[in-house]
Amino acid sequence: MATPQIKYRKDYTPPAFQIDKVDLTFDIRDTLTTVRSRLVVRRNGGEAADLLLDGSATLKSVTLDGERLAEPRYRVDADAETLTIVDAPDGFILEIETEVEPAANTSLMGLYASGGNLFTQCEPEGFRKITYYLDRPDVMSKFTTTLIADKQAYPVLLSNGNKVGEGMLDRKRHWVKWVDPYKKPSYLFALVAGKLVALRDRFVTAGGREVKLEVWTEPSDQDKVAHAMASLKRAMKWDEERFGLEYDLDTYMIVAVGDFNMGAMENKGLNIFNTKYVLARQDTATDFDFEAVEAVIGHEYFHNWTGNRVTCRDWFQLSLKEGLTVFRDQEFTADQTSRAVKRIDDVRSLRAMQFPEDAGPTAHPIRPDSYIEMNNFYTMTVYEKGAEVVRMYQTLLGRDGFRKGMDLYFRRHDGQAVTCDDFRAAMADANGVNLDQFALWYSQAGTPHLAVEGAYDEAAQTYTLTVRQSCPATPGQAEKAPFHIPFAVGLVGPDGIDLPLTLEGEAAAASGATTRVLDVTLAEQRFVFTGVAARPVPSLLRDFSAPVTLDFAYSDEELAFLMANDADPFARWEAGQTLARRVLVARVADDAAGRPWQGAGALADCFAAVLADHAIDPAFKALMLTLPSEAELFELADDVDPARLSRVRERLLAELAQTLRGAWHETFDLNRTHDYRPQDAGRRALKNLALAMLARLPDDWPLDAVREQFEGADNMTDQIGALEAVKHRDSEVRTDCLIDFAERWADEALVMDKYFALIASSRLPCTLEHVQAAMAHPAFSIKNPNKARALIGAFTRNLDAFHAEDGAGYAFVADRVLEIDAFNPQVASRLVQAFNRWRKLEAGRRARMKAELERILAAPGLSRDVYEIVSKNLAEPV
Ligand code: B3K
Ligand code: ZN
Repeated sequence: MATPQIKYRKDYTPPAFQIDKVDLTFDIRDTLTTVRSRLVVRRNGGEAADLLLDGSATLKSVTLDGERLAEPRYRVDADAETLTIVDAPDGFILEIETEVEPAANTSLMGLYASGGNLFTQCEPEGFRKITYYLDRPDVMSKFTTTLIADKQAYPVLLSNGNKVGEGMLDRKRHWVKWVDPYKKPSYLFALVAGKLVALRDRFVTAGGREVKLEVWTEPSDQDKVAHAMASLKRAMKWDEERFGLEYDLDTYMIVAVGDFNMGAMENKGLNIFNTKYVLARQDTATDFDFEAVEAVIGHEYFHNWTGNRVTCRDWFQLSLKEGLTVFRDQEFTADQTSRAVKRIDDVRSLRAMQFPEDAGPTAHPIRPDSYIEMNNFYTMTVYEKGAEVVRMYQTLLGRDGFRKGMDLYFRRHDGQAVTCDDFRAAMADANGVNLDQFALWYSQAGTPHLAVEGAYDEAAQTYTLTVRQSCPATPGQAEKAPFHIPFAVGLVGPDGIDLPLTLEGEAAAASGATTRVLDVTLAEQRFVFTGVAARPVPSLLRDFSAPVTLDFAYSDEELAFLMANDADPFARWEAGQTLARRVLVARVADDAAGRPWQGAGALADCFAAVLADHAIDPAFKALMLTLPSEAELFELADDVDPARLSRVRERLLAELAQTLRGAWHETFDLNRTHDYRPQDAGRRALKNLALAMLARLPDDWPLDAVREQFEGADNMTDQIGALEAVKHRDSEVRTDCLIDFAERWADEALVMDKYFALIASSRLPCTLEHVQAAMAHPAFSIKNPNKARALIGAFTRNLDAFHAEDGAGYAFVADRVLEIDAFNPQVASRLVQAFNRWRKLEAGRRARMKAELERILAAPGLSRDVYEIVSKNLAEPV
């Protein structure tokens, strides 16, 4: 393969032409769809004589101002995927006809078929697979779309905007015309055609406009969309209340599709969703699924302002819309559920998935400087760290200051394609503050580290925090300048109550505040608190005020104290996590050195105290009693032996189960509920955690409890809770329940995804064989991204099976990467990132993983997507 071309942010130039109006006609036939596009084009001040359009569809004809062009007046370059109109005039009408074959499109980008229906996915560069266009986000245009198809095969024809007409073309074929009054980039274009049904509702905006709401699915799924509709209405209301943002079209449509590369897509007025984030019914979806549906529905809806009305100038700015919209959906969920629990959930996933990315070979700033394949940059860094960066503005400016910044951003940029710097400028200008140093969060990759020391001076009654910041080297960035870090702290007095905080030089307890956000801006900085009457315990990084790692030499007693007393829920939870990390890291080192098992130590007492405290909210309690994830622990050492990590973590859990068995039992009993109510999600989480702990006891009765729960459950959370509890136990209960589950849910694709993930995540020794067998299951299809992710994706997170010492797990995944890459590079590229941390492994596994990466890189016909990831993996580290 010719080495793929790298695109650089610094090379941005404005488009030489603009397209003021687009008229599209899709003539949908059995296998071929003909696309006629009529563009009103105007020179945009540029010098270039030629108009260079992006595209890869089969070109049928090109007409300029009514004159059919022949070569050499136009030129197609198939390798570069471009169409050049040679010597284009300053203003003209360009008509282009292309042909596409949706059923043969396995990449699920552009126009494709799923279950006999047609869908599009255009972000970031899928529109060019449909027609030739200036397929870049800073070309915004008004779209009109006419869809023509056989009425029986495709009774429903949807596109962006408002429906303005429909009728019959002949006896069989009908047409529908849509006009989107808002200018938009091509990546927000969408169409849907097929046999679908809608749940309909309405929403009246704060300004009194009535909006029709429609959630479209296959007919068999209509009984699972009530939650999606209710979530949409809550999201619309929330955005009005929190940000003063109203919806702007007559109709808002959501369409669910079973074959989809990611979660969902915010196409203007016509969101297309993975079924996973629309369908939810108590018996088929877990509490976690219900929350995820609401969050993604919110996310796509919020994009209407942050993404669609104001969009990105170029794809390097992706975090402008994604970081901001994730922040908005996080706040939405926090307001609908428990703010503390939501914050902790988000930090857990950041640590499990974004911190490793930031420390690995694909590390990049939230605004990357270069890419080979843009699809590789829809990352945890751009999305989740991007959301943390947006959250830091709010932490620094306060909620009102942040809102002022948002208002100014929309006032300045509505209808424009802008940059991350424009957003930062709006925040700074609206608040009259300088955010120059804050810009480093956009340009420097890596997770900053804070080393903090505390000193109490009894005579002077002061407490001094010394903060040193650093940031590890990342690819292409050896040295980092100090970040502007909002560092939220409190001081907890000996009675467990927060002290009012006064910084040196301030009037005593001027604000009475017990949490202060310190501006950490230097490599090393001291903060002196005055009037501190007794030695406090510092509560640091409250509410996880910045995406950093932190070190403070707490004693075990101080951590236990914070776990019991900290008024900040995040810091309270974090104290327990710090203690657990400490124990786990020590036990892993003991195991490696052949030292005997030292036990859970102080952690067991802390768990006992939490279990006994009936005042703690159940969802929060479940988090307090959950150890740091395996993925998070993986990052804490070098030369990692995954099997040892898994074994030690499991041994600790078994000990905590055994030592506290009475308390787990009581917790299990107290949190059982008879009839399903959504609001009992926290109790179910805690009860299922207790059940999983009890199932670790070497007794039979917990297995009976598992069977009883599985058989009697009236909801999916409890069914899965039961299966999760025994998935690592070689027992009849496990086998019986799994067989029963697969039979019962054979026709529910999303539930079968859970079945495949359960099989692939088992620690039992035969997991690889089970996964191989599952690939032949009638409900499995490697072509379906949800299935591939459920089975093979879950397998890559399995510390035992994927990391089997002989390398069989690595070889299996490498084979699947190559197999999938041949038809869907995006899914393959996600999967291959399971190899990203190969340098962290102990020598034997490191060598075996490296060999698989080299084998993939040498394979003929590799996609740009996989090439980019694998070549970065094999490049020498900085
Ligand atoms: N904007 C889309 C993501 C498109 C991904 C393309 N590979 C979904 C979202 O973030 O809302
Ligand atoms: Zn998004």
